[in-house]
Amino acid sequence: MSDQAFRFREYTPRPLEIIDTTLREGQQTSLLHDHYKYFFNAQDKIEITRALITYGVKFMELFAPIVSPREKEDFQAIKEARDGLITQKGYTFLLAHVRTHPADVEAAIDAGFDGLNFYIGTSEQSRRYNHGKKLDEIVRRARALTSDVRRNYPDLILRFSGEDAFRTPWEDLIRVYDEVAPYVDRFGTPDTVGVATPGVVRERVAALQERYPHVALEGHFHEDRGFALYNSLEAVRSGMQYINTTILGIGERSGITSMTALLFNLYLEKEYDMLEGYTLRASYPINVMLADKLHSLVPSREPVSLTNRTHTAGVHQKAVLNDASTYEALPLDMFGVVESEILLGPLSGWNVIHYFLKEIKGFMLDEQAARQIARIFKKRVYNLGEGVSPADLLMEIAEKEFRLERIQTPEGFQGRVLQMMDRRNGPRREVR
Ligand code: HCA
Ligand code: CU
Repeated sequence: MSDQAFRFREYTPRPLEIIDTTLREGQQTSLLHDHYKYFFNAQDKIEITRALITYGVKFMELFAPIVSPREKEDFQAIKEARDGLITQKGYTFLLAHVRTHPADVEAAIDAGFDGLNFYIGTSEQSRRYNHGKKLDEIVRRARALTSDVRRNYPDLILRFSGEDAFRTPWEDLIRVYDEVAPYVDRFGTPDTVGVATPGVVRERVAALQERYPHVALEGHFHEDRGFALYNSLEAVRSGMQYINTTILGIGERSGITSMTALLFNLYLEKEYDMLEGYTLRASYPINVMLADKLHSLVPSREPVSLTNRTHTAGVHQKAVLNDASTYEALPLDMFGVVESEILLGPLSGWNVIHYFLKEIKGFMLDEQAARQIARIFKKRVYNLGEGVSPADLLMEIAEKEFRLERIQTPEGFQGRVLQMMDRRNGPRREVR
């Protein structure tokens, strides 16, 4: 067992503890298969670990070493990365996701985990098709194993989850949880197949809190219905202290709650207590880091994304150039999205073309010329050759057909982007 595990007894959990599971649930994403990558390598895992710890995450769930020799080996690298940050960032607890099975438990304890996240299916579907055990047998095994581990390793952090908890009838769930409650620190309530709705989450959290006032609660919500974020928010507001998230919400099927989406929404709801200890400005960078590892962009449905500050329609582009608040209502800067962009295309109007050619490219042109160029551009942009961007087309029209001259910029400022020359204090805005 980790000689550091005692630290948990000395740690006062914050109002909201994220339990990141990017390296467990996250590695179950099909996106890794889409890119022929299949798993994160040791270097990826080290980078993800360091990023999460720097962000302020104190609990990370990892695969049990029994899952594969690779996972077993990589755990040591992850642990080293964690240990290297203790002086700077404090202690982060590494939790093994284990079946309610002695072999899983033994391997995890030997490897030096700080805690065990037990799970076993409790719904009828899990009982029948997953492990074939009856409720009595589940109760017997869960009680025997958790009480045994608790007795022998009093400092390990223990969590128990009835997998598919939201399809498990309440009576069945509490029959198991009642027996395990004396031995664990937390109960998980995974919405394994993404069927929960916010109202049901609120009721469940209240009922569990009433029945187990001394056991902390942990949520894990899948995105199948598109409710993962909303269910997590509802759970937190109902008093759930621990939530499982992943970076970008990656996970089995459509994934689970995205860490930055949850924290962003708690910020918008003015739940500032819940944000204690998280480096919110690192939200967008951490999303970009993971997207890069998946060989993709930050998904457009992720709230903390550049997509939410990207504008394509002429009407939007014009208004945003006047004042970004017209179409950018949320404080994404606080979460590290410090740029915004305007994409040139068939929907762009003369305003943005004027802006692009004058402020970004430094041509001398008046509004009249911009309107003429816009008319030509709008016709031709539908027939761009491969590898030619709308910006290339505009440059060609401006230079070759209109023979526009460049603005003379003072020595030392050539090649720089000029912004908002007619206005004071323009924002940094990318147009391409
Ligand atoms: C899994 C299922 C799980 C477990 C969650 C938990 C789920 O992939 O093993 O242990 O709390 O959604 O039920 O992710
Ligand atoms: Cu899950």
